Amino acid sequence: MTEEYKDGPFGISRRHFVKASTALAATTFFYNPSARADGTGTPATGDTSPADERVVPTCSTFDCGGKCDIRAHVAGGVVTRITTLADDELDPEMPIMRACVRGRGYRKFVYHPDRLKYPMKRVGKRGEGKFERISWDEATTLIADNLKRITAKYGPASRYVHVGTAVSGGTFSGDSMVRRLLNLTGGYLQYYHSVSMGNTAAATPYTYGVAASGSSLDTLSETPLVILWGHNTTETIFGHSNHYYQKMKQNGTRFIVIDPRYSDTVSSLADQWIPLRPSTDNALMDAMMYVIISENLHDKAFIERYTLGFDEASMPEGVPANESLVAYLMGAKDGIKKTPEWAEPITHVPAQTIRQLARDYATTKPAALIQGWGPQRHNCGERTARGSTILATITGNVGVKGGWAAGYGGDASRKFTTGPEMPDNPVKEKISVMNWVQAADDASKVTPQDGLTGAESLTSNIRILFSHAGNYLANQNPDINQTVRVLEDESKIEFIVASDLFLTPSAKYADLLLPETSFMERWNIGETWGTASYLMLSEKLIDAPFETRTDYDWLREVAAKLGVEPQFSLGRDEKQWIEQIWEATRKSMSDENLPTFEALQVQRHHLFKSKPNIAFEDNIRDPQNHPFATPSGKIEIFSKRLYDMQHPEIPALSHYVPAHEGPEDALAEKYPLQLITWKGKNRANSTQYANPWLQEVQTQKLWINPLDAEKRGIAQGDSVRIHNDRGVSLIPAEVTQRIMPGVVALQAGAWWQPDANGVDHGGCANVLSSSRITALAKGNSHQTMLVEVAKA
Ligand SMILES: Nc1nc2c(c(=O)[nH]1)N[C@H]1C(S)=C(S)[C@@H](COP(=O)(O)OP(=O)(O)OC[C@H]3O[C@@H](n4cnc5c(=O)[nH]c(N)nc54)[C@H](O)[C@@H]3O)O[C@H]1N2
Ligand SMILES: Nc1nc2c(c(=O)[nH]1)N[C@H]1C(S)=C(S)[C@@H](COP(=O)(O)OP(=O)(O)OC[C@H]3O[C@@H](n4cnc5c(=O)[nH]c(N)nc54)[C@H](O)[C@@H]3O)O[C@H]1N2
Ligand code: SF4
Ligand SMILES: [Mo]
Repeated sequence: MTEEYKDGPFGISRRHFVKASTALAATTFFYNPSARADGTGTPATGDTSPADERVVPTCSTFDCGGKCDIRAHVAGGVVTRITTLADDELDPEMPIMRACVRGRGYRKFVYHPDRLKYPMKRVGKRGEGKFERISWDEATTLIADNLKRITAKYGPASRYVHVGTAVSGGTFSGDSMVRRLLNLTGGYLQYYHSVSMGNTAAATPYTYGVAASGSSLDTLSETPLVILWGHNTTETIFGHSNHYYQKMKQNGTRFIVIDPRYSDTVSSLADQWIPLRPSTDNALMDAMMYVIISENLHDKAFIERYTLGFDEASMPEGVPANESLVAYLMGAKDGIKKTPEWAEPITHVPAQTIRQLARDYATTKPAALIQGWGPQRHNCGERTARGSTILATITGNVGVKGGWAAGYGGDASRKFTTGPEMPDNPVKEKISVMNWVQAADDASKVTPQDGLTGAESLTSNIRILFSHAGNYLANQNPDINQTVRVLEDESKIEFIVASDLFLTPSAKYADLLLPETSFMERWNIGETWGTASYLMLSEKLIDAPFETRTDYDWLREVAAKLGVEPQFSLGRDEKQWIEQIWEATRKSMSDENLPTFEALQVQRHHLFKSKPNIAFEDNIRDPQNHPFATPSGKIEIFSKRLYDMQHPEIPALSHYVPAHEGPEDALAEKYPLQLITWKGKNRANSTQYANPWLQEVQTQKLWINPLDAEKRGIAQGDSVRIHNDRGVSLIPAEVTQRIMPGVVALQAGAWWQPDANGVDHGGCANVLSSSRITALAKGNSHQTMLVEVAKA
């Protein structure tokens, strides 16, 4: 099979074409139920499956929000088709997810003619994208030699493994195995903070003592009102969300969606859409709280029993007067009551809408305010994330069935595998993910104030960098133009290794570019997001094409050249690692129902049919024995820990503070439009960008409101120039009322395509986004940027 594969695995070579079409033609009249791998697959209507076809339930291991059961139809060593599980296979109690449009297009990703085929080393200047083919032996020798040289010269803290989320949906990846290898040979400089939801994770413990934890969605079956706050689950999937929300909708739950964009979630679920100016969420929240409290709609008994800092009578020791929530809302210090009329010019939400929203939320019992991660990928993200916890608290929606405690955090009862054994990292200092460009440029500038932990200063710049399954050297990192200036300087980072399936805008900056297999060409276990609690086998379906290899495979060779192969691999091949991880998971969960690895290969997935899980239920039911993990043991509306930081952007109450580059910034005079991005249905971040089927699903365009377009003489489809001091992007305009006036939007993840003048023609928002670090979390603010748009 391998031989044939080398000839043309991409569905375009003549040999493959003949082979596949013959197989299909031969079996047009067959219906072969036994072809299903395990008896669970259902052939689609009008089935024309070839006789030797296996229909394998499997999943990708992308970081896409789902972990869907796709059915790969495999015949003659080729995946000929992808379907998904049928309606009658859904378990109504805990359904497995069904493939989205991206999943149904996976073949066009795997069999794409542009896939990287051979290891290559850079020949031009770094970033030029000129490479020449080399052998795997030369590639692994280059890595081993550079690792030895750089480690001897600069120490292990000069070694860095970059963001690479495309394999994070699986238990085993090159990304984790390179960390294992580096730990075995001295360690590496680690980063913390998740660019996905790190601002939420850092902020919500100040309310509850632990990071935001959602409940399981089955607890919402009788909730009459759900507010989706910057949460676009129709596109982003988030585990089982759509299944539950659609069921609730049918049962009469009312949905309100708060988003500057009329998202697919608005069109598929919402009874009411409330657009607001990005980064002003806290002003809306403050005004909602003002209405709730001034109209006496707050849950007094709940507040009294469980919380700290609501009014002056419930403040912690050592804080002067007028710092409580009520004092702030009533303007005790600044003389400004935080009324809906105060919030209207800030948010652009009409005062009457705010008033009604507040009343609806406070008087519907229970109600769930569920916040997505879009609003917290802002410069004010921590405040927004904490703001929603305070609204939930004053309305008594925490720890009760049908309520919701915190911005979306996933269900704490969700189960994970153990992952591969990871030796300790001897390098103790860590940087925030936002510090890496600085650490590559001039490490002496990375200070504890900016996010360095575990040391007062760094011992070295980043000198060798591994980027596995990430497009984060350029494309996905904020402020690309500033970033690539550092990357292009070959005296800074001395050696960059990238592993991908495509020559992405980031891969162009590699010194060594390695072609990995796709998820269809290796074994793994898929792990779900959100409240979808199951594990699923991701089977090796087809042979690796050309000279592609799994990262683990070539890392073994590097380990051998470093003299640590036995310790690194423990003698296991990839499948043996998966088996070992599965068995270790069975032991650690002590779950007798978890099948053996052998049984898993028949069963395919394991559902954790756990009881509905309500976040903080114990703390509310029995606070005596289950105090919150905060210093006071209570829900902290006012956080003394935040107060003591005495930082204007870290208010103890999480109230509205205008964001840098928000609509109130002086820069808005020069750049009057706020640009936001969203995660669209046709790719996971930038993964599958080149997939031709998915490019047909949605074209990259700038969403602009007719009012803003008209002012600028822009008509539908006109080419427009989006610009600010950081960069310029030139793409067509989509003039649409789906975006509110004053705001423009680009789908995230489009490939950066700079011309000779540095003007992007791909519609990549990160030529315009800012690398400003959030105050508390030291995290990202990809979403907060001001721009101007002109007809090109
Ligand atoms: N289809 C698809 N699904 C995905 C991904 C993908 O790329 N494509 N990526 C996956 C990943 S890695 C992640 S981290 C998650 C991310 O999931 P999210 O972070 O929740 O997704 P986003 O689309 O960034 O943001 C959600 C919504 O927030 C809105 N928004 C932006 N700014 C503001 C604001 O200031 N206030 C309010 N109220 N709303 C605002 C956006 O318009 C958007 O509709 O999704 C995952 N799922
Ligand atoms: N403007 C803006 N920027 C953002 C965001 C935003 O909302 N707006 N979101 C941020 C968020 S939440 C995230 S998570 C990051 C995501 O940023 P990244 O982690 O960089 O994720 P992707 O862009 O999907 O890039 C993954 C790469 O891995 C490759 N790949 C896929 N499968 C495999 C495999 O099996 N092996 C190997 N070796 N490679 C593979 C894909 O081809 C792709 O090039 O982006 C961040 N950047
Ligand atoms: S891309 Fe994600 S959501 Fe879509 S089918 Fe695959 S696993 Fe499911
Ligand atoms: Mo993410």
